[in-house]
Amino acid sequence: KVVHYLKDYQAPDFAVADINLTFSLEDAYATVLNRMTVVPRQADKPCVLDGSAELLQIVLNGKSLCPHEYAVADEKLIIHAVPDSEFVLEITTKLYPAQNKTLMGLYESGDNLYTQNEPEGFRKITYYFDRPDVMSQFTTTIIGDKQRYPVMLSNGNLIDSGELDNGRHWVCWRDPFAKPSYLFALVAGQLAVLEGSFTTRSGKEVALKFYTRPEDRAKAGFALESLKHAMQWDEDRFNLEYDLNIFMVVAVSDFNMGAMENKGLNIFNTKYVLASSDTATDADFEAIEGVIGHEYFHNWTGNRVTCRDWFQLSLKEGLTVFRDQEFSADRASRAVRRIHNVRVLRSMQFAEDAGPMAHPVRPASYEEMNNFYTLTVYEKGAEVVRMYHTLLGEAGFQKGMQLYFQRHDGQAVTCDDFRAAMADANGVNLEQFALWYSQAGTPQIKAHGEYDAGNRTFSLHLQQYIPPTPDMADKQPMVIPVKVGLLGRDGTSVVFRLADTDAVVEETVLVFNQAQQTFVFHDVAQEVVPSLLRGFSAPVRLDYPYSDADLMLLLAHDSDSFARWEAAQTLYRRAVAANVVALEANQPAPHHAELAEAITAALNADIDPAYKAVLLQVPTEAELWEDAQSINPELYVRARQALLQDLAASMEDTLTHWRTWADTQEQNSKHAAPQEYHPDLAGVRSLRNILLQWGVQASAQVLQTIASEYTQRATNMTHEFGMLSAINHLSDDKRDELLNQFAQRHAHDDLVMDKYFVLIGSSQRADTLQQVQAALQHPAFSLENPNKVRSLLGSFSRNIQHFHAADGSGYRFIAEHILRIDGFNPQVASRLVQAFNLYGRLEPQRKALMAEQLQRIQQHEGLSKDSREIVDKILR
Ligand code: DPP
Ligand code: ZN
Repeated sequence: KVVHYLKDYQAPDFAVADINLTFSLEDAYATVLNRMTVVPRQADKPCVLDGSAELLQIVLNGKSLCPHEYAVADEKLIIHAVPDSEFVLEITTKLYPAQNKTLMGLYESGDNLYTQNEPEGFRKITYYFDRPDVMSQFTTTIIGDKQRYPVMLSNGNLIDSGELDNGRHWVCWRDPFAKPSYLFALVAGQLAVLEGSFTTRSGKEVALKFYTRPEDRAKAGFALESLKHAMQWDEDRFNLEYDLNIFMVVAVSDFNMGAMENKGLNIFNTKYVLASSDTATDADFEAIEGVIGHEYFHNWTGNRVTCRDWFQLSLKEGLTVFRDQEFSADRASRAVRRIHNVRVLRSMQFAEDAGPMAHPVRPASYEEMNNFYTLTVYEKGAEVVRMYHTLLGEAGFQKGMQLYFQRHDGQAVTCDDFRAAMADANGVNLEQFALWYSQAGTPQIKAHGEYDAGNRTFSLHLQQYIPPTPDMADKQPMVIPVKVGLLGRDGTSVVFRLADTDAVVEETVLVFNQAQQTFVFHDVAQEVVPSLLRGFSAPVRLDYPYSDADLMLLLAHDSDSFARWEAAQTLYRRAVAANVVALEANQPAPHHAELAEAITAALNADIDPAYKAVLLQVPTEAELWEDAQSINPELYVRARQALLQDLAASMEDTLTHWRTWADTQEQNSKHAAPQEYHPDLAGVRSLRNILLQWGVQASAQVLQTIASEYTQRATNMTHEFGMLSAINHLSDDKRDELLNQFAQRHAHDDLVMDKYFVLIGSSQRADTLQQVQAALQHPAFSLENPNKVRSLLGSFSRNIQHFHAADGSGYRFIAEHILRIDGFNPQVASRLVQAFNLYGRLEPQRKALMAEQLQRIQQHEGLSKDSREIVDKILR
């Protein structure tokens, strides 16, 4: 096993002045001629190239190399002796895209060809310095049959094309911007195109082209509009303009990731391009806008300035996630978007940080890079970027960005370079801030405070602790921005003055950077309840000894929408914890009358419907067990369920009232097409759908209502999927009937069938495993399609109750399918292995059952290094 370490980084021995690729597409294979001008940076170094494709020929400065002049082993080609100065290397390889089920390198989907090269797919195409710090100008010629490959695309601008004999044609694309190999892309096949254009601020007209299967073309319209918004936003907010005359997006249904930012030629999972309101939910539309933005924003943060090595992945991903989050927030519903992002971070990234895969935002080592496209690198990475923004403000942050581009445009750089640009542009010291890149684990803050009526001061005492992770035991205190406000007992905001200033303010960002610190607020006129970590100003857990009454006060009055929501979350967490204690002792779960009242009051307050919807989200199981040990997952499902039932029963009238209100809002909407996606209507529908979920808990009558309204409402996918989600856990035959009807009606629509598989995989019904097994045989299901695997098996692996079934059947089932998938698509398989991350923290019986399955995976002959890295880390 080979472990790669950040500390071993060495600059490349060779540069590539230019690279010319010629792809000849034949019926059953393709040949690639790679002609590159190589420039040694030091004398007497052997030339070591990455590659694993079938090698046909190597020509150095016009002379074919003999076998003794080179060696091929372990995905490397070593040419023993090369000239000391610039030389031309021509390498020919042969590829079999139809047989390539890894979906990395060049592969076939449908009858078309696509590439995916990040991080290390280019070596499956040719032999090259397949590392991000080797940047070169690419010219790509593609030759293929006109009937079979009428469309042939690559990066940059189309500079030439022509006809050949035998019904063949050719095209030549040239990308004027130097780039690393991971940003290379090629697409060939029969594709329809939807076109638009965007005029940049300097007056350049950019052709926008969306390529899809012909029958999907009409569904790319929303993505095209989203792209225009993204281009405009990046000019307005970041002062960044697009740099080529053409921007292409290609949609493909077989894709390992969400999308890929290849220069000028983004390749997208169909899931993040295609949408119409009868096949996509409002959440799907929002995800499309976000991902289109994300990949577009990479053009500057990722492509113009890229990563020196893969340890620095968060340099581009954390920053670009931050940018796409801000784009979405500026488009609509900032408060609700923020809460949504925090919820994902806390239920998934915190879990990663508390498990066997814990790693810093900049990992120190990896075996398989594909395993490090993680929530930590992306989502926590985005929080780290957000903290610069919180500490420096918008203007200071933008100054930092400007300096970053001034210094590094066209370069491959590190997270330290980014941090230095932020520090230097603002004249601040960010040395200690570096710990956010090197220390894994979620910092925990213990806080308490007291009011001194005599001195009119409120003192806030903070203590930080960063838990040990498998890679590091002892940690240093970190810089944690804590945004704070104070509320009086009547719910009004109470102003204060900090020491050393005269300014009287109602909010401040404390820079908490020692193990323990006390902050004193002066001139505080009355006893207060602190509102802490406003806006979720740092990715930490914060514990303050609030009374339930304090939390209810914050829930009713806090002007910060995150802190207000968080008060409800804490109340829910406490209530579920009380239920866990009762259920463990075989007692009935207690009644939570005061909480029901507080939530009812919050629902009845004058707030945005989308915000009401998120107030009704009870924390996920993973948030509830946090970093507990000896976990019985099923207990948390039952305790959470009991709370929902109890609250819903007390609140039945309120739930019905607001559901009726939501219906009226939609019916009387001022929008011309209320069926279509619009942020306002999305908010109303999201409220209605969560009310349905609560309503089903309160009364069986809701199922009848859904059944009778189903057909009429099912013209809009948000409603249709919302109704099915609400009844998905019921054992009533009506549920099966509606699900079957759904599957039949949408049998021809790949992306809607993914939703059907999600419903099957995530149901709490007793017969879920049998239904999942049956769904594997469904004609629309395929183990070779990552979206299908994620929908059915991925959702089952997150189905707490059934994956963690006490008899071990869930573990066995997932292990068996991991092994089936690992043989042809290691990347998708190793994601599923992470379903077992809870291993070390389970109660003994489940732990033993899980151990059997983990060992079975570990001992499997020919297991991929992707899956091996994960399973070894879980079992270590
Ligand atoms: N395509 C992935 C993303 O955009 C990896 N770069 O995040
Ligand atoms: Zn990205």
